[in-house]
Amino acid sequence: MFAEFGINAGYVEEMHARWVQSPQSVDEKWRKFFDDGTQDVAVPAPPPSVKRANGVDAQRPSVPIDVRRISSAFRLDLSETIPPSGVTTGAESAGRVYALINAYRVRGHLYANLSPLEAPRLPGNELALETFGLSRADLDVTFPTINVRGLPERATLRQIIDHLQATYCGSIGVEFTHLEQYEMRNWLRDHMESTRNRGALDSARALRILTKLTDAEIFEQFLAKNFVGEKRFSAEGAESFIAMLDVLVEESGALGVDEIVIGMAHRGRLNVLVNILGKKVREIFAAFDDKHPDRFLGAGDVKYHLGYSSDVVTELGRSVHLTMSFNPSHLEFVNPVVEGRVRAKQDRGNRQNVLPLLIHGDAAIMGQGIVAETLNMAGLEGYSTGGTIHVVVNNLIGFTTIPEDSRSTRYCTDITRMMRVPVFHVNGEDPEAVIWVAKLASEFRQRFQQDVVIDMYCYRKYGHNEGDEPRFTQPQMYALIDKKPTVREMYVKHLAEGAMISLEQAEEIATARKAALTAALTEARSGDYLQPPRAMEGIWSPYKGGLDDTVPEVDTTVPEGELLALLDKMATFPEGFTANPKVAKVFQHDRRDAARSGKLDWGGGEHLAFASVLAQGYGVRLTGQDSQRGTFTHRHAAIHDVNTGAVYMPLANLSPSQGRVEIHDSPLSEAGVLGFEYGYSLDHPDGLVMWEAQFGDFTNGAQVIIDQFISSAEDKWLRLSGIVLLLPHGYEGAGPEHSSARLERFMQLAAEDNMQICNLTTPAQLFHCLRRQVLRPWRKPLVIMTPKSLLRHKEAQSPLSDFTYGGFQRVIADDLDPAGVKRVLLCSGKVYYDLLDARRKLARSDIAIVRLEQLYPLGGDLSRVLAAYPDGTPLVWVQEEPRNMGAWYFMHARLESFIGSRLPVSLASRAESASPATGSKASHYLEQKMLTEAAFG
Ligand SMILES: Cc1ncc(C[n+]2csc(CCOP(=O)(O)OP(=O)(O)O)c2C)c(N)n1
Ligand SMILES: [Mg+2]
Repeated sequence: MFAEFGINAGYVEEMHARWVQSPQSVDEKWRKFFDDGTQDVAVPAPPPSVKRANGVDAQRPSVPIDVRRISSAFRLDLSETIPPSGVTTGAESAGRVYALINAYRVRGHLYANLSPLEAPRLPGNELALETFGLSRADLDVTFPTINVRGLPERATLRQIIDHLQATYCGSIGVEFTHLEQYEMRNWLRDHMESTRNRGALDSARALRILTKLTDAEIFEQFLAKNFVGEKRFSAEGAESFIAMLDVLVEESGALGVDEIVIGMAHRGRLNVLVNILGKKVREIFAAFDDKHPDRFLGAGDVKYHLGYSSDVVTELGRSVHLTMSFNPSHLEFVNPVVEGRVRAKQDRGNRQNVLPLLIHGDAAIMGQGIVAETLNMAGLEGYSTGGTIHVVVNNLIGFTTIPEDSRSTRYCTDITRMMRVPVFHVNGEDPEAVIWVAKLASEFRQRFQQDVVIDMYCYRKYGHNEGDEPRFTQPQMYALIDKKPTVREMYVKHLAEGAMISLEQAEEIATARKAALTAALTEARSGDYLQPPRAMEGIWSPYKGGLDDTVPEVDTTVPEGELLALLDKMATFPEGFTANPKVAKVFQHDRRDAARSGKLDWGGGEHLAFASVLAQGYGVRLTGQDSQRGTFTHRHAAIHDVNTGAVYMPLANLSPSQGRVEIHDSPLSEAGVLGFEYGYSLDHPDGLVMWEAQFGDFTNGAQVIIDQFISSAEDKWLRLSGIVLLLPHGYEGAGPEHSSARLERFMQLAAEDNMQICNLTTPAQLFHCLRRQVLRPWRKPLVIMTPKSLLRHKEAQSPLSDFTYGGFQRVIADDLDPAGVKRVLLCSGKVYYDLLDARRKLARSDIAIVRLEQLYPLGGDLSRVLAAYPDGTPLVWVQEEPRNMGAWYFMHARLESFIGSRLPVSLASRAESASPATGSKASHYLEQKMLTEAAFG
């Protein structure tokens, strides 16, 4: 109830509660204060025992009280002159003044004038003189200004307060004292105080702001008039945002940024595309007209989700490449994708010169967990991008939901406090404050390589979209909004009053803009400008998407000598490096020696795939939870010296000309990390980019990235990706959440050859599959169900000859003579070894076991292998998963196209089940036995 009092609210409440019970129980000052709200009271910091959650404490009586009336009791009227108290300024008073100065820095934002829909916030008692043991009598006494910039060494308290009030409680409220590094705090403090938090403004700058506001406003009005009732997610009420982005581009460009990758949602997106990225308006108009129903059947995306890129030339003549990332409706999920893209670009060049710019909504930034996941990656070696600029278009509403129902915190940006980065809250109706903050943010990011947040308070002139009536749910808010002049109108008035520009000049700018839009509309309707997004340019030009059979397979073998040399190299650690003996054995015995004398295991095959790709100069990037060692201890990509803890990565020490390798343990995130790696793959087609799930079961935490990006980006946006998902999968008695990577989900998403789905059974298959992913110019996501127990299975090993001859086999046929076969078991993945074992025990030489290594795209190989079996031979699809999971429904629907009705098809699987697997090991073994029995009939 007394939120106005900030950290002291609990204390005020306590006093108030006592007063409610018995006015005599509080001292006279408080009594007077609650009686008439005029008496000065000094409120100390609350005692630690006063606990408050979420500003509400149910224990206390809730008596309505006019908070505004109370806070007016603390208002300091600086125009009022009071004779000095005559007290000389000793160290004690100076200390009190310093405490007040500090309070402005820490708490000033609470009293800044941020919201266009609220009366300015009055300074509460936290900044009241009395709180610091000062009084009005001290106002004209001079004090040392200590480290306040922009003031002489000594100034009167009145001057000091005036300066701090202007700096910290104007249209900008800044949270920065929580930053841990004092260089950053001091830099911000000095830049803000020396300018009173307002940049110098000449008429050229004012004109540029006005032009941007005009561009923003007129564009929306033009769309409203010409495409009545169409969704455009108007930026009206937030026009300053366009002026802000303009400055972010200009300033960042001036500070050396060559490229900015933008992630943003619906609100104002068309406006940004046109007025910041320079997309031709005629293309937007053509999309509104939508005159070619035959052109995007089953494909494409709505106009406010499409990406775009362009080169803009700044005032200083620098060219900055701007990229707007394609974005699904799912708010905030584009964030890690943008970060991954930026990281890939930075890895090709330099960390500082590519800037991620994420634009959020006030409801979305606080509601969506992916925001926290992405923020958390900012400082990690494997993921950092040298600082992201975050902008919140804070229109004080999310669809119909008000902030009070959206979040438990004061600010929608409070989630970013975890990062200890500056947060600028700024009133969007003060465009000059907005662009000043943008300038500070650009400089801060370039200088400190840290995230920075701008929270622009504004409003939403219409409903959520243009067909939506906001007055059903926010009648009072909209009564206020309806009365508001536009941001541009207000700014024109402001400039005219300051004689910066005449009303006629302002009108001319608007008229010219309208004329340009009218011409563009005519142009749009006289030609065909409804085109799919540009694709396959630049680094993507050598690659292909489309259908599988349009791109030939490639040779993925590697000569024996080269493989052995790689294994030798990886088994040789630096002088003086002491590896754990078991880890040394993996490299020296299980890989180097075993390749010569026997067979390689899964980890060996995988490392050879990575090493051989690197040796050819391609990059390899793999991240996932505990991926360096490997969750099941099969990889050991990073070796730790037992004495010093130093880390050595054999894959990074193959040769000077090798490709770049990064293998990182990821934070405990699925959506964030997969989104990041997907983004990385978008800007790094020439190498392996892989994400590994700890267990495949956790992959569904990243389902949005799979559904909205990985599986559908080519269809919607013509964007390809070669991302690899390594998903441990297999029924081994480990329970419902450690068995299934939900193969069925991927099978259901499979269409138009959008991705490759594999369930592999040998290390050599993995080797060829991964190498094919790089060497074949077909860029499609690759989902691999990877093994757990097979990592150590004696039979799941491959001789070196399997790496040097042959290649990836989509289907592995059985060696049995087909003529004697009475039943064909068709399966995929680990269950093959269970079936093999059962067949041996049963001594059956009339049952063939065929392995489907690639489940999608299903090619002609399956027809060829099955053609060998006589008509009428029963074909049993065997899967470990319950009937309603795994690949059965998919295979059942497709098998006929390969075998017609020649081979009668049936199923051996676990029974239909709501949960993927049993939690009992004993039940698991029984189920597995029943499964093999069913398979063999
Ligand atoms: C992940 C997700 N959940 C729900 C929605 C539906 N939705 C679209 S816009 C919106 C409100 C967004 O509010 P805010 O973030 O404040 O942005 P604004 O529209 O106000 O600019 C919602 C709930 C969505 N697009 N994405
Ligand atoms: Mg909003």
